[in-house]
Amino acid sequence: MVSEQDIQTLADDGVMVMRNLVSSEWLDRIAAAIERDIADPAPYVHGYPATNGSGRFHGNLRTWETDPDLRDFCLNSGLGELTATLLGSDNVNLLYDQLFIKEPGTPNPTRWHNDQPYWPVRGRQILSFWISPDPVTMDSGALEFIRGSHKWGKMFQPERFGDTKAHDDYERNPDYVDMPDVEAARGDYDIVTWDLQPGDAYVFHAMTVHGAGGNLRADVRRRGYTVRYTGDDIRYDTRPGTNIHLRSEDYADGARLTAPLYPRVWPI
Ligand SMILES: O=C(O)CCC(=O)C(=O)O
Repeated sequence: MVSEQDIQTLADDGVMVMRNLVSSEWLDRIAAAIERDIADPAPYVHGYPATNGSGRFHGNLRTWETDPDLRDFCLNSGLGELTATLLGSDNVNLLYDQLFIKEPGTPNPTRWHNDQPYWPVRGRQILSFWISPDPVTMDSGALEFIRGSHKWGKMFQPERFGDTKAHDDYERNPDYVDMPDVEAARGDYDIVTWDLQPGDAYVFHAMTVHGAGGNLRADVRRRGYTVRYTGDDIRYDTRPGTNIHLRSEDYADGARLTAPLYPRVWPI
């Protein structure tokens, strides 16, 4: 399923698309789990009201811990073995999963950011797989990525999602820098995107800068589901600035990631 060219592309660009990665059976189970979470959200829900007063942006994280189908997907769908191949890692652990649901007519963008500053881990071997049971196009909120930005070595200060620029949820980390106004200077960046069919995936590095527009379509949902996996060189990191909902007092600074929070998914 994975070619040497794929591995090289991901290493060079920090992002690639994989077609037909997830079966319709898995997608059906994920879609049903998303409906359950919208109706009765798991604890880490982070929804945002739509900036135009209609639509809805529903987010949640660590949903695998409470939903049996998402748990099964995260642990047993084969993405762990795939991650091992893509990263050249002997072991792969689950970091966590996350929902980004933009209902039709939800203009909220996902602001430009890279992920690792939000996460209480250090090291280079982390990948996210972003999939959707819906067809995804630019006007429904396809993700955009800055090719090669995983090599910038810049940890961008986390901010809340939604339309606010407030830093109030996140401590400032003096080693982090502010995200430049990418939207105002798009031509200065090598921005790439792909339309997706259900089951296709964006695969990207934790340091790759990415964002998305709103779902401007009236007729299509945009149910994004991301699963994130780590490789051998990842350690727990207690630095400031990370998302408090992703921290755990059970892991000391420098600890390896282990179950229960970070179960090993490869080798099985
Ligand atoms: O789906 C989105 O709008 C954002 C996704 C994202 O930032 C991620 O998966 O890291």
